[in-house]
Amino acid sequence: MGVLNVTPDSFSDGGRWTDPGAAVAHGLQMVAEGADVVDVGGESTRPGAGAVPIDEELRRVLPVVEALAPHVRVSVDTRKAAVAEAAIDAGASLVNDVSASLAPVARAAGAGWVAMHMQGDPRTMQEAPAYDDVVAEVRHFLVERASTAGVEEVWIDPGIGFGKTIEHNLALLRGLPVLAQLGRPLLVGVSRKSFLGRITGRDAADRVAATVAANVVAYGHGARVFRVHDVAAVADGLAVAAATLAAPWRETTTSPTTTT
Ligand code: HH2
Repeated sequence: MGVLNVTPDSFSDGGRWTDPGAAVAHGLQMVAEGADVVDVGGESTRPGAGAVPIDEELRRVLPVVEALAPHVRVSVDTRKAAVAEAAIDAGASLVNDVSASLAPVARAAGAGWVAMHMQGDPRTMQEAPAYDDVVAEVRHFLVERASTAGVEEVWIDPGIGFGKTIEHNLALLRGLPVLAQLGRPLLVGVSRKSFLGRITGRDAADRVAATVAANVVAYGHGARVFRVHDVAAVADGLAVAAATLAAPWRETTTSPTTTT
């Protein structure tokens, strides 16, 4: 799943894709690099982010959804029912819902739904995240939301970085097998996130290698959807992980002419 933030203020790519033409070109580039889904978002959910008015979010998202939908599956990353509905009308078929509250919209439209766990809301979620057992609590939340949604296609997501300390994020990555056992497509969003900066000491733009490593670990622990900014690099990492861990390997790309 390639990330396409059409926002001025997203934490790692804010302002890069605010021009719809550039956004669509970038979306198609991610498809060429291996993305099966492009996730279009018009409101940042970085810690401390403020709300965007509906009209503004619609203005940012709709032309890009409409242009990409004939070429690739499009998800809309939003917390607003009206934006999800309009994006579905424009061609999106998946609601990526960090608030885990938009199941009725997905159900009514026959769309898929990504239910993500978050403690609190983006404005305050990183102030003092606290859990007795983060894996068990996230699992309980996702089971409850998925089973009451009435939506056929539900993906689940532990919400890395959403009301979580670095220790919580790492515990969740370690505990992914517990979530994979729920039998739903398991999505992780670790791309360039600050816990990777805490581990490596690198700024957001320089966290590509750390992002590949975290996604490979997530794959090994049962995740099957990877929400990332750097599609080509992560696709290579996942191809090697899958060839190694999900034998038998089958050739799907042309081999380079040199061998080592
Ligand atoms: N993370 C972000 C946004 N949407 N959706 C899901 N399902 N899972 C995630 O982990 C997730 C998400 C935050 O990352 P990004 O979109 O790069 O930044 P911003 O919220 O600042 O636009």
